[in-house]
Amino acid sequence: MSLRKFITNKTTAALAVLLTVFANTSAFAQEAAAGAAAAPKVDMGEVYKSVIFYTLIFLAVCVFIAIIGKAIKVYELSREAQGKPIGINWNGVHASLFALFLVLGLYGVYWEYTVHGSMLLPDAASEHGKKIDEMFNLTLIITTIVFIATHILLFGFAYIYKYSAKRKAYYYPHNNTIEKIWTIVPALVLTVLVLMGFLTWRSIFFKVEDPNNKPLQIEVTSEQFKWSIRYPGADGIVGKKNYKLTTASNTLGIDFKDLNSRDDEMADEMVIPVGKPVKLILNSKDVIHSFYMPHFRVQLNTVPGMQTIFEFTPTKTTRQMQEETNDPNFKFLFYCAKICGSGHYNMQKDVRVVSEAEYKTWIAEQKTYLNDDLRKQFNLPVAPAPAKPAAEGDSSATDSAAVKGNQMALNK
Ligand SMILES: [Cu+2]
Repeated sequence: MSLRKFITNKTTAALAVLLTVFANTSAFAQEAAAGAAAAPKVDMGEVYKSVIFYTLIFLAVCVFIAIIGKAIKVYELSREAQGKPIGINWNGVHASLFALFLVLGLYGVYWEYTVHGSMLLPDAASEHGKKIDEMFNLTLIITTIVFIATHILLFGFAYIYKYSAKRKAYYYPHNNTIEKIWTIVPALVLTVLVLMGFLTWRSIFFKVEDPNNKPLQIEVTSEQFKWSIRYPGADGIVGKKNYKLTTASNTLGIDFKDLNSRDDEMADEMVIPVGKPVKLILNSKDVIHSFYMPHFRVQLNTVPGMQTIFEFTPTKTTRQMQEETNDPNFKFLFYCAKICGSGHYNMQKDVRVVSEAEYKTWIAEQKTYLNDDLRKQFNLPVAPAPAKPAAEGDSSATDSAAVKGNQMALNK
């Protein structure tokens, strides 16, 4: 066989496709195996068995179709040899397949919308989330109408105007009116959608702060592969950080020289009061992660070396959501939505939305992060100064701490 024949040969082509598919899957498998090397061994036997099973089924179907095709070819050739007209009306077959594809496809769309549609997230649990849902729904309605209309036209025309010996194609090269309609209508629709998106974005990211309803600051730091949550303490301000101060006991590199840091608290879960604005201060210690709170329609990258900020107001408590979804185990969560490494799947934490009173009780129980070890590191007095009048203080540092302690006492 000459090289040219070898390259154009169908069997060679089929083998090449199979080889490429196999090479790709095994490359992915190797990568996954490398990533999972540290993780406990997972028995992949069943998975490989099922891959081989479906490959065999696929090959069997291909062989079956090829046999049918060859049989039809033989039938047609024998009719041709006998001088009879071709037995199968291929134009009719193809047109009917188009019509069938349209019907099955539309049923598939209906199935997707009802079966998978009911698995979508529940209604947004935040103020801005409602606007995002409205935009999502409007976009979905418009694109669905266009999708169904264009597909009925596409496959319907292929069926209705299939080849017929009795009919001659009508030459129709251009129509300005149609051109205008299908340019202006999509332009208008897209303008409305883009403007809505722009205004919604602005309303979410450019908020005017209400001095009577200041947002609760919470700092969230991502790293491979966990989240750290820092609350601001009584002063309501999350203190400064500096990566150069990172040590085994001060893993976030909190700068305790900054007075705002001294009363900061670390939490294992995010607890937020319902109806109050929350200002998330996001950053990362290593790679880019993505802070994702699907029920609140919040998602923003956490980037090493910079802060990103997202402000939102939760509108439903966890308990309310448990009632609404009829699931007593329902939990709000936040995740990492950026594939950041082998432990990415495990990056999630609970979010509990509670009443204002429950929040106050919870926050009062949280301990400050600054402990004796850290005090030594930062040359701060080890025994915390008890709340006493500022006049009796000795050094400036303890002075401010005492003032702060008094403020805390007053706040309570
Ligand atoms: Cu991540």
